[in-house]
Amino acid sequence: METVAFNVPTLSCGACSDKIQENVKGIKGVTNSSVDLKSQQLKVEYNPSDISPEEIKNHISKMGYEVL
Ligand SMILES: [Cu+2]
Repeated sequence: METVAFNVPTLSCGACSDKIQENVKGIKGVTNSSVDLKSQQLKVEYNPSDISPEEIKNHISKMGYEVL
């Protein structure tokens, strides 16, 4: 298992963070995800044999959030 952190600058409220967190948890290969609202960071734990950080990033982008 590996962990990657993304910066999501438009993440500003609990509703967004719940939405992203739950959605990302549903991606195949992702084992956990958590949001820190203060730093606007999304931490994702994933299995590198199933998914790459780039794919996770694309998924979040498709939800309509800018990811750095
Ligand atoms: Cu929001």
